[in-house]
Amino acid sequence: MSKPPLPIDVLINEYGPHPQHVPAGGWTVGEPDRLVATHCCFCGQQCGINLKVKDNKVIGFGPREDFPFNRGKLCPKGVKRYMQNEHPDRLLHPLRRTDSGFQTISWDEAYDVLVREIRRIQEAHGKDAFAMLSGVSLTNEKSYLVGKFARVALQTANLDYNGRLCMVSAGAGNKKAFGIDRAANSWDDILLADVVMVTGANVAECAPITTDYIWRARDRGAKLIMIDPRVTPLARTADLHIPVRPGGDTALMNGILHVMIERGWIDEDFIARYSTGFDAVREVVKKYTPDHAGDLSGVHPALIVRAAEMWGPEKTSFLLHARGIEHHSKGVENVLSCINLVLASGRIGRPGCGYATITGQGNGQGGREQGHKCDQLPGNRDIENPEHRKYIADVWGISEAELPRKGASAQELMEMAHEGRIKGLLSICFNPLVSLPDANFTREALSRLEHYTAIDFFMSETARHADVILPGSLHEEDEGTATSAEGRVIRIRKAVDPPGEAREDWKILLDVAERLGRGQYFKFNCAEDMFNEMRVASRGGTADYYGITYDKVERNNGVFWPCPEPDHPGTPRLFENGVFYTADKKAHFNAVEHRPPVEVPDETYPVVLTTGRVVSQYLSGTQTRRIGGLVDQYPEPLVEMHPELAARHGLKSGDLVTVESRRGRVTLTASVVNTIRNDTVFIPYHWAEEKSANLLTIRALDPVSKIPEFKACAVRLRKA
Ligand SMILES: Nc1nc2c(c(=O)[nH]1)N[C@H]1C(S)=C(S)[C@@H](COP(=O)(O)OP(=O)(O)OC[C@H]3O[C@@H](n4cnc5c(=O)[nH]c(N)nc54)[C@H](O)[C@@H]3O)O[C@H]1N2
Ligand SMILES: Nc1nc2c(c(=O)[nH]1)N[C@H]1C(S)=C(S)[C@@H](COP(=O)(O)OP(=O)(O)OC[C@H]3O[C@@H](n4cnc5c(=O)[nH]c(N)nc54)[C@H](O)[C@@H]3O)O[C@H]1N2
Ligand code: SF4
Ligand SMILES: [Mo]
Repeated sequence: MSKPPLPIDVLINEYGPHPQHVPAGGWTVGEPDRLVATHCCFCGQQCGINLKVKDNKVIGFGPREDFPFNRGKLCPKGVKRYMQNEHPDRLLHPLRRTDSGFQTISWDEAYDVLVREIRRIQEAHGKDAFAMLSGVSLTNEKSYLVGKFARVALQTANLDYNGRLCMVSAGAGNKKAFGIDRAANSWDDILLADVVMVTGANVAECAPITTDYIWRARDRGAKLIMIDPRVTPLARTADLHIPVRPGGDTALMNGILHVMIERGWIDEDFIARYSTGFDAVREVVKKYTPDHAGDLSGVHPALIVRAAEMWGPEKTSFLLHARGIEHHSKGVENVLSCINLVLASGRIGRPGCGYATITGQGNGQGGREQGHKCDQLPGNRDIENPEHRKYIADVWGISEAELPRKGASAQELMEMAHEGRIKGLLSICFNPLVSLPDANFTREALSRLEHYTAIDFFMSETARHADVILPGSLHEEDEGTATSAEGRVIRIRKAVDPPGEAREDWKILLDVAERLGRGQYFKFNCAEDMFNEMRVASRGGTADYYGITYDKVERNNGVFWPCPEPDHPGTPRLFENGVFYTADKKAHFNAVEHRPPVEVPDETYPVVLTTGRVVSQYLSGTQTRRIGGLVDQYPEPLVEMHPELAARHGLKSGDLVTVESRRGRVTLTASVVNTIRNDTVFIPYHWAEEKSANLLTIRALDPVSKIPEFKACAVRLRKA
């Protein structure tokens, strides 16, 4: 049942959504003085890139053939990233809100206002009334620093990060099943797989270099199964595409497993020796016959049987998923249903046998280990575990009692701001007004804060609500490390100084800590100092970086964690020899049932809305909406809809359509394509204000991971 490629009728930009091999010399405006070997600042693939520098300016880039992951290839964003450094919109001075707009002030004045407000709010309402939000475009060093800064300098429990919108469902599922939160394999194992299953991931547009790995596997004869409500660019070439209804994934995976068990395609030996919990799963999936699972997930039962036939009997396989299954009020359960499929086939921890979530943000992997999650301490330790607390308190030189306990998660913090329980906020590297669901609610919450300071290098939409804005540093203006989607720790190198009065992010936090009277805990002179303290803090945790040094990362072009000792080579493939990171060292099956999304279509709001990305824009768009070449490729959000749905509403491509949910409405241009289910519309979310998809989305959270349900809510359409 191999499907031929479909005609390409969604918008494809001038470069196409596929990885490009950059011309040998790269692209440059003028002659550079030097090359700085570093990585792309955008997605979790962390492609190697050479920045060309002249007179303290980044003037171009070149490919880095020496970096094994991308071997000289980049996507359109990597190609244009260098254009931010000299951008006229860069914030060059601290700013303060006045009645007539933002006014330039000195660093001292800015710090004085911030510190005065922190003190005032904390004295009046308690330490936890001042919250911090952070982000994982930040390096490992800065992520570690933010975690320590919030707990030791601000002394608040209420710190969380933007990975709460991104990686947490996968993280919670992986910890439950495997005891560790990392891709189980380096991408090299994709090359050896006989069948690759991709669900809820628009690989060609969002992890473009992964496309190259899948293509190379297919050159060897591997089969590709893609599960997505849309026929994404990579799905057009797949052997099997399953157009799941948003929210139907647990049922679908249970259905595939049902058929595998029925046909005897499970590895009973692996299950008996290396896992627990399979009996409960076997029991639960009994009722997920292809017909029943097909009903619940909105797909033809024959597709479920076909997927089982393609996945079940193979000797090697790789399953990849991303936010399409994770951005749900049952995101963790969706992840567990995928892991059940992998474990039942026994194909993990061996060459060509793998599983991974495709981490999204640049340092989405490292940033979720170093302790700026509300429930976490460095090394992926648990902030409520007495031993973990004691260990970190000792590393930081404070008493265990002084260490705050678990705080609220990102969306919950915004709800607390709305209720007036959070009065002050310091944010770095997060643009919640664009990226949180129900933007009207977020705007209201921000307007209720008594004080808000934002650290950013551009004036984000959220920063417009700030009382003070501190100009921070771009990726290429600071040293550090990041950890890629594969789990590889890599070196980010400084190419230029921050422009104007802008400062390196970490120096800003150190200055504030000093002024809060906590400077003695932050005696760092450089990024490497922070890394070395972080190594010790991570030691013995599941995310153990102790054996990794800057020198080792540089010598080896990256090191995979866990790496517990200096002479340890690092761990590209986890779970070899069937050893897992759970307390009993076994992999854990988890029986999961289908649950519908919190909001399902009805007579008033009959259409499903799902949201996501396009290749040329990145996240909330603060950076990529400012780069002309990228804007040209996809200038505004389009509402993708099927011809049948369009016809029912009298719409054709190019018409303006009003999309309305119970929370808000947007009017955007329709794009009529036959690459999407006829009951679902898709809107990319990179735009702000009246073009923001998040005016429509729902504030429904997964009860375990607290991720918002970005991928399913109910809307109605009307020709505008
Ligand atoms: N170009 C670009 N690349 C990026 C980013 C970016 O903003 N732009 N961001 C980075 C980040 S932080 C992230 S998290 C990743 C995200 O990478 P992806 O998760 O691949 O991207 P999304 O577009 O959010 O969603 C993926 C797909 O899920 C599908 N989907 C929607 N609902 C469902 C469902 O219920 N089930 C299934 N199976 N599929 C569903 C959508 O149709 C979409 O094609 O990309 C990273 N890379
Ligand atoms: N509807 C809908 N909403 C979504 C999603 C979806 O699929 N659909 N996806 C969600 C996902 S997966 C994610 S990851 C979030 C992302 O949401 P956000 O984290 O809010 O998005 P970013 O654009 O990364 O915002 C980061 C801000 O930090 C700044 N910044 C970047 N790097 C640095 C740095 O090194 N230092 C400093 N000081 N500032 C920096 C940028 O200029 C930007 O203003 O959005 C989520 N929201
Ligand atoms: S955005 Fe991602 S895939 Fe594109 S060049 Fe940067 S790291 Fe590579
Ligand atoms: Mo993300």
